[in-house]
Amino acid sequence: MELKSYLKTQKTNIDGFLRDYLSPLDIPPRLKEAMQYSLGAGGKRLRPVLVLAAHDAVGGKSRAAVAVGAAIEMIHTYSLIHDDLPAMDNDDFRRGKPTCHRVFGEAMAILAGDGLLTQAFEILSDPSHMEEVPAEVCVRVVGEVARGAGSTGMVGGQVLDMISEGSDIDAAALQNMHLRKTGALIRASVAAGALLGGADDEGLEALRGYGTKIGLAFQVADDILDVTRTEEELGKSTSDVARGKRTYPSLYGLEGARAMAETLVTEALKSLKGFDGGATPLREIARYIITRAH
Ligand code: GRG
Repeated sequence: MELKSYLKTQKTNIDGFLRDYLSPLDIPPRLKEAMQYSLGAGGKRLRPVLVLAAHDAVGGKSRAAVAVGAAIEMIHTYSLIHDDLPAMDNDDFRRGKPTCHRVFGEAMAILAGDGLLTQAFEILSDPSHMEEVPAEVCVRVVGEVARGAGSTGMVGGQVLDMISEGSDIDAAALQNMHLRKTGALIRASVAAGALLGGADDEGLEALRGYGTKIGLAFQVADDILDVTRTEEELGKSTSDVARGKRTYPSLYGLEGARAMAETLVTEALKSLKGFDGGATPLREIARYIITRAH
């Protein structure tokens, strides 16, 4: 399997859904423009691709997988918009473009984020998108995504990040923060795809384990990119180190952080040992996560 073409195909499917979904909705034009601006600004679409790849890994046949992936991408995009706000990281560039609040103003950026978050749950509860998905599975997917995005997951992680700024947190605190801030939505993406695809309890647990490991590996890789790439290459304007944040390279050194990312990927791959060739995309994505250039 060629990962590049797999990623490209799945990204095209997701981008198509995202483009078509908002257009016909009766949303005040300026708000719709702000939501579409950030959604359409690019991005790797990693989380929706993980939904689709996990769904493939369990032999799923659900037509709702793209919609669920798109809903999670909307939640991810909301988190980036809010993370960039003056009250948080106060960033000027994201995905290679001026941030939402720089273009639309702070109040509209807050509301665009709120709109994307809420709209995501509308998709997950809309029978026309969740067609043929048993109600019990829909409810479990909603729960999985809400836990990944909410106060015990991503939002909680963002708060831990905020309050730890400028302090030398230890390895356990750093891991706890990233398991939530970055890892929780990534794990929820894998679990949501698995649930939709009809995973049994054992398969779901194994895939959750995979999601946890790659979620952390993704953050370690992000910290490494932060110190080895330029802002132009990354398309965003901040450096966590400059902001006084504890990072994996600052804690373990660059080589130590690279070794840690490798170990996490090895562990993620071990979680997939009970899966057949259907899990090939997940295996390749694990490796891609720590070798990507942005
Ligand atoms: C504001 C509730 C709230 C949460 C914000 C995700 C997040 C929490 C903040 C982003 C800060 C950051 C740069 C975290 C590092 C890992 C990360 C999530 C990077 C961005 O995700 P990518 O690389 O972005 O998948 P693209 O643009 O490709 O979608």
